[in-house]
Amino acid sequence: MATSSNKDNLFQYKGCNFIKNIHQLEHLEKIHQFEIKETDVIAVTYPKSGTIWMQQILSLIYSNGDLSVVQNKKAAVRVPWMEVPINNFQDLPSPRLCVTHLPYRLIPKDLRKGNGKVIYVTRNPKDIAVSLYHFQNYVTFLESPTKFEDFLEEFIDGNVIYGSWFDHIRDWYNHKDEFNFLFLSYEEIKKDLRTTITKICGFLGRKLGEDKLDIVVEECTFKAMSINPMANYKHMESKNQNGSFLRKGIIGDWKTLFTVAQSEKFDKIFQERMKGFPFKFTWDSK
Ligand code: PPS
Repeated sequence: MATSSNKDNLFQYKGCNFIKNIHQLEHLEKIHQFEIKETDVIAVTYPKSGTIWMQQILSLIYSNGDLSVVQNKKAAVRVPWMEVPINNFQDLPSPRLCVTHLPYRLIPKDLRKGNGKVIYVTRNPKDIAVSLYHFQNYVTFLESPTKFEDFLEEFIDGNVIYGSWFDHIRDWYNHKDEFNFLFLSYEEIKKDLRTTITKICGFLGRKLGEDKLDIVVEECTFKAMSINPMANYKHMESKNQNGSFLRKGIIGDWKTLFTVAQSEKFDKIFQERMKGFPFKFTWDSK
């Protein structure tokens, strides 16, 4: 069920919450049959985990550091969302790059045959909750939540865009052996952008010389992306001027909104729901 604050803005398809003004049922129904090519690259994220960052990183790796690509074309055109019908990724020339927030069960079945490459980027879910809360207060296509306390309950219950964070990461990770799969975290990209970009290049079989790598790293910093109109999504309609898609770009911002009690409650649920998950999340920048 969609959250009460969001019920007018969302619709459900196969148990997942989509956005009325952005997604279309007919398009979602077709995704299962999408053809996936050997050269396709799909960055998978739960919302607010580093999607637009991956759009920038992939664009620059594949353009071999050619800045004109990220200066002349909007990110969503270069590296579109698979589930969004405008800028259909199927129409792109190969190698096709795309991002998706789709849960595992809704992806093209071709992808499970091992076609294409999947990069899953996760982020600590407390920072995701805070980022999503601010995002809902910023964009016009989602309802502003009332209090953070109520929003956090909805987030934990999966009554937000794309459903439960817990289900998203567990389902993708449990099926990772079906894909050419690279698992990354927002926090590792943040802590060492250069090393992570090199790791992504290795996974994709792309080589960047040191000079090109310098350019890619520079252009993918929070600062550079924030002032790049083709990467910062400032063109999107917003409720106010205070927010941004590129809001803070830090690790540990959850501390500004979570109370001690909310944090302890979240930790308890996290431990139950993520029991046995073989990955250590990073909760602060130290
Ligand atoms: S969306 O709307 O779901 O596609 O959002 P998504 O891109 O997944 O996540 C947005 C958050 O990622 C941060 N971001 C970055 N952080 C550091 N460096 C760079 N270059 C960068 N690019 C995007 C962005 O600021 C959002 O996080 P918050 O915490 O809200 O700042």
